[in-house]
Amino acid sequence: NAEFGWSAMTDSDDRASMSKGSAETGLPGGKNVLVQCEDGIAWVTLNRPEKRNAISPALAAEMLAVLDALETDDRCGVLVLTGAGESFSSGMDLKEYFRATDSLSAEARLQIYRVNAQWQWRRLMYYPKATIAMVNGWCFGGGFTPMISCDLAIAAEEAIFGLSEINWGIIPGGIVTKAVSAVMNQRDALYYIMTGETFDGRRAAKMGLVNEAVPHAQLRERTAAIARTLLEKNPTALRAAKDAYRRVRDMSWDGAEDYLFAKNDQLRFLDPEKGREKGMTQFLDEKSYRPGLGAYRRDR
Ligand code: ACO
Ligand code: V55
Repeated sequence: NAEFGWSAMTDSDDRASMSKGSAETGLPGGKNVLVQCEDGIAWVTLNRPEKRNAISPALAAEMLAVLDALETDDRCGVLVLTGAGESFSSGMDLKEYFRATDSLSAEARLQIYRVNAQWQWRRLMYYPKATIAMVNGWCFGGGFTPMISCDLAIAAEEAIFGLSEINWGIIPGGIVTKAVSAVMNQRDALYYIMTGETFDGRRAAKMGLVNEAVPHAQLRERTAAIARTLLEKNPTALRAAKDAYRRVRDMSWDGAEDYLFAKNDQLRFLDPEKGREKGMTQFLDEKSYRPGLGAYRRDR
């Protein structure tokens, strides 16, 4: 099992072999995943560029440990997920995730698949910090799930996407088909699921698979600018807002109404900075900002 890396989190030998970078930050990762925190932004980089950031069991385990750690780390206000080199992710690693696990027992294989599902969507989709997928290059198959699990996605115009499963005889499994159905319309989804054709970042933006596409040279700066906007917001409110959106999608109108009232009440109870009161005071009494045009000053 250690060979597949999913026990890496508890294996001290693996810890010892992690790069200097992780020792400096005190965060997990450092081998298959790089983490750099800067001004409230945690840049999380899938780091197997020589394999186009294919998702191996070891990478999945490392990503799960990184997500766990950043969840409670104040250096991470917004999490940006991206890839090293010319690729965002080439999807599941055909050699290490599929071929090498074919010989395992069904139970052992399930454990590995489960770790992957944990980081790709169960954890990421309801992540307590805002998340942005920065799609810098290739994005195939299993790479779609974490991209779609992120709240926002910004792509390089030059990035190439593909639901390539059909090209090697499987269907977009894991949760890829379901994830795609949440953000693409039926015609587009079935077209790309069935043809396996690639499309670029511009087309991804037109279809609404990503929020926008910018030239690769501007990708990092544009992503950082969006992250900075999010960092100005009340983090407790931001968390409630994204959580509520994901959850009400599958609810009845009646259930959703009650849930949203309750969520707002919960927010007033949980919010340590009492943002709602600050927001009203700064607008109605101090007249120091306009909520229609930007966030209240959090430092006052
Ligand atoms: N799984 C395993 N290995 C991979 C994967 C992958 N998904 N993607 C790339 N690699 C490996 C290659 O085998 C190669 O390894 P090697 O150097 O040891 O021979 C190395 O990464 C570089 O790959 P190339 O194909 O040489 O790189 P190139 O830049 O020419 O092409 C591309 C990049 C288009 C991404 C190509 O590698 C590719 O088609 N990859 C597979 C994409 C895919 O279909 N992914 C699976 C989706 S289905 C799913 O995720 C369930
Ligand atoms: C995929 C398939 C999986 C999985 C994760 O198609 C992603 C992509 C069949 O299992 O576990």
